[in-house]
Amino acid sequence: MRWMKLAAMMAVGGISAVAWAQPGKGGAADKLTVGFSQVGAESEWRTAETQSIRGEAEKRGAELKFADAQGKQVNQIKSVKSFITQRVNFIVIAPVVETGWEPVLREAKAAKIPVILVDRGIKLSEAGEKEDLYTTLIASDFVEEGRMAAEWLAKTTGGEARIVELQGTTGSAPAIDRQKGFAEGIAGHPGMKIIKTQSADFTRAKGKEVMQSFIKSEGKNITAVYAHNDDMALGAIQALEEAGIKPSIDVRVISIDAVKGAFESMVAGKLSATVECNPLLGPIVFDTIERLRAGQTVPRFIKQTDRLFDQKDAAEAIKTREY
Ligand code: GYE
Repeated sequence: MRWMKLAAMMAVGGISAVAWAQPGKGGAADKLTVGFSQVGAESEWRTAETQSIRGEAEKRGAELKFADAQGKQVNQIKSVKSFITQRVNFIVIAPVVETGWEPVLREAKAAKIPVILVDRGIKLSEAGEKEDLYTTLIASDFVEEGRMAAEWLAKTTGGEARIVELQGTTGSAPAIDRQKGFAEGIAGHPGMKIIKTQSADFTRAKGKEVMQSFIKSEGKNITAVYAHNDDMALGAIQALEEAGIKPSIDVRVISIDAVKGAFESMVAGKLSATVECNPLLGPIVFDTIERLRAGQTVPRFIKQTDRLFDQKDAAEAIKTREY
């Protein structure tokens, strides 16, 4: 009987349900333990995400083992291995880069510990895809975000812009996809050109530094900045102001994330627009875990929907922003 129930759960819930159905290896009555490998603390967005996941774990009485990878995949792999050794019930990873995950994910699978990816996706080989190496990805569609930014810029500039692009961390899903989506969005506008593009690693300090070098080489030729996150845009705004260039007036500045700092900057008339990317993923991560514990299946991609805010929305929207 017990065996039949187990088999049914396997059929319905796949690997995730199996882990929970195993006798002696945790169960609904046991305290839930989750290992979370976080990228680092490079941006306002990431700090908000960390707080959301930590807060939700506390609220639900779950034990969260938190590991800050300081932007390095090697550190993430180490902490995932340690979560496996500690036999946590679930592993949550915000993967710093897209590739290089298969060996450690195979280890998690062999240990029957379900892996949930949050906020960034990964690339698997064809074989890896078939192996079902993770249960679900909870994230935004970054290509769509890039496209929204491009469309807004095309509309407000009449399709004429000489753009410098500040990319996120090289090899990360949001950097790759936000570049791709933006390029797609401007493709139909021959007057919109990216004249410089470089990584500034999603940080304010590097955003400023790279922008200074763009200003040095391109000067007044630049009419727009597209940054893959708000922090880099805010750094770029500092560089523009120090060079006597008025952000949003002389040069349009658009970015992604929609953090509090971006709204303050829009209200001050500096940042032109930002595309929202919700970092408050704690509740949905733990809802997903509960569904898996109950033996339910979850979609492979749990997509978060985003919208764009510009200066005319900012004063009103800032009142209710949660991050
Ligand atoms: O946009 C950026 C952060 O992975 C979606 O990472 C996340 C991105 C976010 O550092 O600010």
